[in-house]
Amino acid sequence: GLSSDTIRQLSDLHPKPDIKFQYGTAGFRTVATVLDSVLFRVGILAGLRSKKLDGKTIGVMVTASHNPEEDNGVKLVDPRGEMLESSWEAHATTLSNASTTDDFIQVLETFVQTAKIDLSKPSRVVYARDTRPSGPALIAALEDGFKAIGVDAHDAGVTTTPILHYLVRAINTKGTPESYGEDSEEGYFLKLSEAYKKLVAGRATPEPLLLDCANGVGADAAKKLSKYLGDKLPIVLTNTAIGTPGALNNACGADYVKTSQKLPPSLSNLLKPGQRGCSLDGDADRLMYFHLDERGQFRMLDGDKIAALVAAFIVELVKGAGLEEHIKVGVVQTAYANGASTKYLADRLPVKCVPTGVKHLHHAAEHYDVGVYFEANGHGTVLFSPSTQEMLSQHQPSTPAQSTALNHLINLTQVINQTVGDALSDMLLVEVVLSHKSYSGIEWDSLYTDLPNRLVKVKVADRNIFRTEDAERRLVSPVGLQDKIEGLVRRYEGGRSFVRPSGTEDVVRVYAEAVLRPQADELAFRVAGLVY
Ligand code: 16G
Ligand code: ZN
Repeated sequence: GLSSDTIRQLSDLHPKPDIKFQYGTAGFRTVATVLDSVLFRVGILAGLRSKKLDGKTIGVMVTASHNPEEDNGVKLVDPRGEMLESSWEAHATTLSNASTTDDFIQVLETFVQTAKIDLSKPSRVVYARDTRPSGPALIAALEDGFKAIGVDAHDAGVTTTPILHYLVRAINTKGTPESYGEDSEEGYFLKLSEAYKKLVAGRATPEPLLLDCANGVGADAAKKLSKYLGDKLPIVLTNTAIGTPGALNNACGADYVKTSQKLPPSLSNLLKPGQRGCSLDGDADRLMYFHLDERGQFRMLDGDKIAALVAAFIVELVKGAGLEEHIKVGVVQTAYANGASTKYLADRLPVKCVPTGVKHLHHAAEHYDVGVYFEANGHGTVLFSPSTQEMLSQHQPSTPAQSTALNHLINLTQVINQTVGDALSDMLLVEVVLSHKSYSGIEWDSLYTDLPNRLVKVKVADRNIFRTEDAERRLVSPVGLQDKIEGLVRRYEGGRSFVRPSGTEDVVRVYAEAVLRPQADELAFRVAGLVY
């Protein structure tokens, strides 16, 4: 059984504050100062998850992504590099809320029994953190959790969330036919950069790309990646002040760009008309592109624009390889996808809408032969099903042109981090497509014109009374509210609006779009008025 003495002693060092925790869409996430006990307990939970899966390596990432520097968080990564299985989210929540050491040990023992965890199995975990100042102390608490149940733990240091996901998959597939690459950071950079170089071989060197690193961990990773890429992709790094207190995600980064729909002020003297740039978020799993148009106006190229660019390109390659009868490409979006992007995509290929949160998108994308998923906020990737990857490696092309297209597809499976959305991998993917299509930001942007939209958040007494259906596009509760929203929406040309409770903040979010900017704003504020 559990050696409750060791657990007891260590648990006493990590008392739970009087706070209710919840493992939400992004794991546990809140102000860093209250997270000590959560990290300790997550260390134990990760070990148990590994034991349950016969000693496979589990990942633990300590980050609060795009949130303010004072926040932190933690999430678990399952053996194939995907998000923790949903049924265990509830176990995580229960364990984190046991109020005393005694309660905790009791909850733990019950859990081990009901989940039928064989404690004699080995347990392995790989863990990492972002650059937040609260990181080292939280990692120490996590390590106490590992110690408490004897986890064989490997510290991957300070790195991006997607690299941690890559490591988990690489470790678990090492030496097998499904090997995902060498199980090290270098292995990751090598895999991506080699595939990128093959994809752009013989093409003109692009204009320098301005890269806003949000003063976070992406700065280190981008610096390293840039070395591997050499002159194949000139990158100008900015907002790389990892050590400057308060700088992380402050008026910069992917979330700033998406929510304010503005160029970070720190980039205003750096980005030249016609030049393209992009922003990472604080753990480098979200990517927003932008450029200045002919008139010097800021134009945002968000996750929807990336999906449109990439999906159309993959469809073209599949046709080019003569595989269109065998490989079906599909797209997954959420209700936040701009209506114009959905129309553009749906005219060309199957599009599915799912509730917010990476696990929903990822899961739905797995149902296609090639599943492209992106959230408007810039999180996304492309999944190639195992049988599709098999087909690509077996297929005999009948012409040189088919052979070229086939090779491009194979190299795409390598440049893309298929475990999770990865800003650096997605950046390379976008650069490949721009190069192949000879697109500047202007041509990419003109694939379709975004409908003006507005997102507002509303503080309400209890956000749990807001319940949705139809992939969050309709409210079922409070009763009657949906009819009122629809009554308003009908009065606006091209109007669309929906209301959903946030999974990460204690607010309700209202989204609205319409053909004209003032109308989108007005619709959003009037719907917000109904909610309030
Ligand atoms: C989390 C999700 C992201 C989603 C966002 C929505 C993951 C890894 N991240 O950041 O996909 O867009 O939450 O936040 O699942 P909200 O529920 O507060 O609107
Ligand atoms: Zn992130």
